[in-house]
Amino acid sequence: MRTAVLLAALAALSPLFRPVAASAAPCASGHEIVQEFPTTGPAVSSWRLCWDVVRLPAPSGPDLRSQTLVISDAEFRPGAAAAPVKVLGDLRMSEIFVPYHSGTPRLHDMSDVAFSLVALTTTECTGARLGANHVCLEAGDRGLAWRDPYAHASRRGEKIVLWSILNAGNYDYVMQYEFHDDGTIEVRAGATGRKLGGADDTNGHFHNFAWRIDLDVDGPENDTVHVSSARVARQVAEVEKTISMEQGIRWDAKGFTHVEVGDEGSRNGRGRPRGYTLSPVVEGMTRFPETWTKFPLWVTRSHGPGSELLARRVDQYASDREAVASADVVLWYFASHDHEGDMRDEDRQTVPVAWVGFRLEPRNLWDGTPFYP
Ligand SMILES: [Cu+2]
Repeated sequence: MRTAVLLAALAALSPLFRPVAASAAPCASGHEIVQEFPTTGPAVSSWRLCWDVVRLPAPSGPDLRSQTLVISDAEFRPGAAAAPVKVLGDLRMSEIFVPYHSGTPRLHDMSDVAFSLVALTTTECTGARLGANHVCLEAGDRGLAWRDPYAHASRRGEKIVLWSILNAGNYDYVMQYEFHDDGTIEVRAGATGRKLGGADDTNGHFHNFAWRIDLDVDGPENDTVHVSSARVARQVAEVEKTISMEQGIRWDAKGFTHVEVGDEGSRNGRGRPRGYTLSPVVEGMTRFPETWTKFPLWVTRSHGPGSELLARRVDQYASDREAVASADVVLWYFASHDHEGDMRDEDRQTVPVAWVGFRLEPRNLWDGTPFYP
């Protein structure tokens, strides 16, 4: 079976993964992964990225806090003859905020404490275990990619997945990054574990995950953020607003709000500006009294790869309202899962993984439908 062959090849780290030496620009930090798609036959698209495991800094002072799986310097080649396009400067989970329904405690599992990634077993990770078994790399099918009802043609997609588990006492948190053959990045966080006070604890809580997303579309310079939404009546108006300075961004379910990061100077073969769209995948969206949670999305200006790393400080980073048009920008995204006080018995021994996240989708990287014959 094709998937089995793929996974066996992954486990042997050959021939799907090329050594660092094969790269034109090796990783500034961390370890390189190169994956071409399709995984068998002549290559069309490819991802090149770097991964690393680092500790976040404390909110004040140099103390090192929880570990996070960082994806950096990711570039995507949208077609066999296309040039690679830089997509990500640095992507990382930057906070897990767990406020309890009763008002206390209010835990910051990534910046108040120093939790660590766990070593994954061969049962947990069926692909290649990297970084002393703390990072899992898997590849496989991702279901139907598209079907053309006129041409009666269709295609299934493929992906690679990098993931780790951060243990935070009674909870395990999954940090997962999927890189699809069409250029989409799917970012997910999962929560699994036990209630703090045991199975009969009636104090509910939220698991809130925040990511720092330094998108570098065709390089770090000249990126501009647009907020797109729909104004729905009998006729629907599409509204696009350019974000000129650092700020939080409202999200409106009725308006289908999504955020686009584009590079005006970068065009595809049809002359259209290339970019990436951040699309929330939402179960619910709420705000807490903490100022940094007032918006699910923020835009800030990048001050280099090692600075302004903490989501719980994003309101302070944005407070001087620096210009962000045609700049190196950072997006922040906040996603919530509510773990109710009166929980179901299916969650009794350990809560099956509850997922939240978002997608980063290519916009005009290809000149047409990816992998269309
Ligand atoms: Cu929970």
